[in-house]
Amino acid sequence: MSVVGIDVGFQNCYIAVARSGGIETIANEYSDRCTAWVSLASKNRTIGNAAKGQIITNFKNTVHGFKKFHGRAFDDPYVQGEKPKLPYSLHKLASGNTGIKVPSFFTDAERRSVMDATQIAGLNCLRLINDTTAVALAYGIYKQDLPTPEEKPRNVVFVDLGHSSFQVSISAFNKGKLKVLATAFDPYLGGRNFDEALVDNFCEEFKARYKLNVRENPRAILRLSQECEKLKKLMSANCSDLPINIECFMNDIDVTGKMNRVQFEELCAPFLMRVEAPLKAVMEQSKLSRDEIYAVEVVGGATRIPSIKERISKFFGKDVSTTLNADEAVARGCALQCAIMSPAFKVREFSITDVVPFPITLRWKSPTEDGVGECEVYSKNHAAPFSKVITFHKKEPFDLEAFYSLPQELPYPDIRIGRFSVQNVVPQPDGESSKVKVKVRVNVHGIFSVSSASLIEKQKGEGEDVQMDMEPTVQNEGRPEDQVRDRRSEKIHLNFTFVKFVFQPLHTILRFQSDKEKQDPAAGGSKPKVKVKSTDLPILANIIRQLDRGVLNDFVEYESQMIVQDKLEKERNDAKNAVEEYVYDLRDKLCGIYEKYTTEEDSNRLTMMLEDTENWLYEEGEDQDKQVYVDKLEDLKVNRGGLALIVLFPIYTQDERYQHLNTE
Ligand code: ATP
Ligand code: MG
Ligand code: K
Repeated sequence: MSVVGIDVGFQNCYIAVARSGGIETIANEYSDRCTAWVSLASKNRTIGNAAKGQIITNFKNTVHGFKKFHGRAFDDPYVQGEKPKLPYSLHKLASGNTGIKVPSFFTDAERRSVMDATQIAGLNCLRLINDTTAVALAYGIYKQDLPTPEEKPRNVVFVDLGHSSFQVSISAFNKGKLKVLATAFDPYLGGRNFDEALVDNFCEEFKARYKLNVRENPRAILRLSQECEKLKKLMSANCSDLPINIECFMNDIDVTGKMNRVQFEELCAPFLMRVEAPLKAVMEQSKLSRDEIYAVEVVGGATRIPSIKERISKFFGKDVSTTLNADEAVARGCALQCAIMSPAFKVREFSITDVVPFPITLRWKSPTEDGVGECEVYSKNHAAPFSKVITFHKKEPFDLEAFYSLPQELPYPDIRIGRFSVQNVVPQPDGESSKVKVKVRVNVHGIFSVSSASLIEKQKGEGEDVQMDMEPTVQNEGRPEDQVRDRRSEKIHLNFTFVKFVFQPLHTILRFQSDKEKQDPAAGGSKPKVKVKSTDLPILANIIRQLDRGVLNDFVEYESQMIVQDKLEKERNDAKNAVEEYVYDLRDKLCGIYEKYTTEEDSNRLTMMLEDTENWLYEEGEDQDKQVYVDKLEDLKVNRGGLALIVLFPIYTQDERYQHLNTE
């Protein structure tokens, strides 16, 4: 049993695995650790760096940078804006999701989409975790000197500037726990903006100097992008003029150019300016002053750009720290989280309270003048995971529309989350409205749902109430109970009556709610115990852009077929290589160790046979089924077998014979 943490980066994916001694990031076959590319050929896929190597030769079918398509509508302006930049094509799925033409297995609403993807990949996703929260965990778990729970927490800012996006968060640490206080982001700022600025610059320059229309040639753009990224990285370490040289760039023309850091910063000024806004936003949300910040930790490849670091450090008035591995911190944090959650590992306990990054509102039809009732169920930076119970008075089934309350903060224009229909609601036997308790939840993965509803037999009490109770972090995911943190719960009474759904908080009281009470929400608390009968109601969920479960199953099936296909293709290639190797090997031996023992006639026959086989491999044997190669190899062995046995037996010792036979 093993647990792994995966950082799904736009450019780089890191995978860390928890082993007995600690966390290790996995190296791929290039002993390099990143992997976020998939290349599809007619028969099989190449994944990771090997795929990146194919970008130039197989550009239409090499898919990368797909992270931001998870969960987006095909018509989403971001998707449409990216489309011209992509060398591969995008296709609209029946559901309106974004599908990438070839690996259809990577499609679908960001978190749900990633969850679907993990399911398709056969992984059991223990927890989807925000990047900077994972980083915070990787930071906190090894710190021995954190303040005790009674002391003032230590506040640390985490800044992650990756290839495509920019996240900032502030976490408060005490021994054994962290609480995220605030998060802010610029979903469209990342290292690639700097690459693109360089690409634009050189496109112009090459047009002027070489009369080349680079934009028309996707392959040239790809090569230029790669060179520009290299140049950008070099500029992080050098202030002087640095060259860019590409041979046979287009129309057999070699191109050259140069740039230095000052010019680069001028060119990228519009992007550099955007660094400050999210920093300001988290500070405002957290209500902390700058001197309450203990440290500013930076991760993500693009924080290596010197002027980015300078801006961050200037804003906070302190040097930035780079105590974490800039590339691997996210994956390591994820693996740690998994290890904590997995019963197979003994890891120091560390509890995480994450936040709801976008406030969520529920809306329903009501018999008022404006016809709707509304309630913001999760405010911005509300603790998560978290469940709440909302009580309605209804006589018939009703719909709850969930949506994001602050459209301007969303990375895409569609604010809808989904519609949840509470079914089977009936009036009380006396014709009065029934009390319906609806449980809403942001789960451990940060995914919202209306998770259950129940009809409560009529009882005393006027008005509506909303109960909120923080739930055990991963109660349903098999995490032991003793890890549950402050089991505080709030209860807010709202006085919207069933005639007029006006939302008006009256007062907030804090109370402790036990698990037993949770099962029977009407019992306990300060109220007198009333016997109630509760009937579960079915909920029909219509989630925006959720991949139809049937389609998901098809993808699961399709992925397993592709794995089989990849495996078959590998076996086929191995079988072919075995024939080829055999030819070379026997040819060598005929002129070497077998020479003395082979008659000229045999030697000629075998040489001919090898030549025929070699020709066959280049022609009709080029692309055959595995079995054909296996048979071919068998044939070769049978033909040469007679020779080997007759000639070799007399001179070989028993051991040598065995050895020889066994290597056949
Ligand atoms: P994201 O988190 O946005 O989804 P990611 O996790 O794949 O993306 P990272 O691996 O953190 O991104 O960072 C990759 C980016 O960092 C690339 O744009 C890369 O060019 C840039 N980068 C890496 N090293 C340097 C460097 N020395 N100087 C400047 N930029 C660098
Ligand atoms: Mg990243
Ligand atoms: K554990």
